[in-house]
Amino acid sequence: MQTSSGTEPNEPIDRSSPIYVAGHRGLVGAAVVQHLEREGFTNILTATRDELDLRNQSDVSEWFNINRPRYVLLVAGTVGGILANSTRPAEFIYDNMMIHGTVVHSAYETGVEKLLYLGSSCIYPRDATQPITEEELLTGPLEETNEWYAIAKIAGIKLCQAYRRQFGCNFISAMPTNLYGPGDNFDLTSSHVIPALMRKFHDSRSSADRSVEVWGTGSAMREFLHVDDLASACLFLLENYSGDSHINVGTGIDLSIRELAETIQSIVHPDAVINWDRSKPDGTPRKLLDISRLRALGWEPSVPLTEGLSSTYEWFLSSELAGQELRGIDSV
Ligand code: GFB
Repeated sequence: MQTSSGTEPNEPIDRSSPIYVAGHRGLVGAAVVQHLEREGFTNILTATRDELDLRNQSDVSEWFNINRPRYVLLVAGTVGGILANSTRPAEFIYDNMMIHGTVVHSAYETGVEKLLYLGSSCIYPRDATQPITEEELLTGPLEETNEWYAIAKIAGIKLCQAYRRQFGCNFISAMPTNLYGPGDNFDLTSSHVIPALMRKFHDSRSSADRSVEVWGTGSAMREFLHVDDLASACLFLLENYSGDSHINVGTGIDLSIRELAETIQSIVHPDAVINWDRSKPDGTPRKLLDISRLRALGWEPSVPLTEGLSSTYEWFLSSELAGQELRGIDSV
């Protein structure tokens, strides 16, 4: 049984410690690995999906027993935008519940010193008071387009708290707002709104028809965090926070989907014409996170949205994705 409380707040992690990034090929995991490398970590452990099925407890237990990570960043999961969430509920709830369960349990069994679990802002009730504080969790019904994913993510928070309470594990949780950045999934059936709109405006540049279909009414409000900022917040929390409550990670600023679409239009194809497809759902009306707790700990986001959108589009252009039919990559 693990009894240590692990790294205490403000204690830097030894850069040669074995640190496992679960989900290193996803948007978040790739950014986390890059950030750890920039910060001087020399023993970063990873495993591809072919090497390790994170949904299989015996495989995960064996991997932990062999590799013995001291720290774990649990940023793996099956993720996707509003359409994928509502059309593939079984995958979203099963994959995520299994992945969280196996990794948390193996981390406990092998005496991992500290684990950071990554949730999502969709854990909060659809009609939560804005901006949303951590206390809003489980105070009302969830948004129906993503309740399967949200339930799995809430279970992940509770797993960490349960292992902390029963076994003294130093497992913490971070709840990021909507994310974007280089390495995102640009497949239109499973992507989130930013890569979807970049892809659509980009494709309209080479099409005779300048119209771009944007889903919903445009009135939904969203907050967006660059994935490099999230990677920085994950390491910051690992080194500076050891509490029971999950911590929100965001920018504290949101905008409407209409404003977002117009901003992406101005970056990618100003002559395009936006057509609103009101048959598609808006999803939750607003989910702006209150980030006072994280700010009080001493962390601030650093990438302004327009700058992050421009650099993400540059990444898209420089990657091989811009000229290709995309495959459905939607797991982190
Ligand atoms: O990014 P998104 O799919 O996720 O959609 P959610 C955000 C908003 O953008 C919604 C609108 O109001 C969409 O209707 N939208 C407009 C589009 N055009 C498009 C488009 O072409 N593609 C997409 N995807 N959206 C997700 C949850 O909700 O947020 C997940 O489903 C997760 O569980 C994630 O929590 C962070 O913000 O609505």
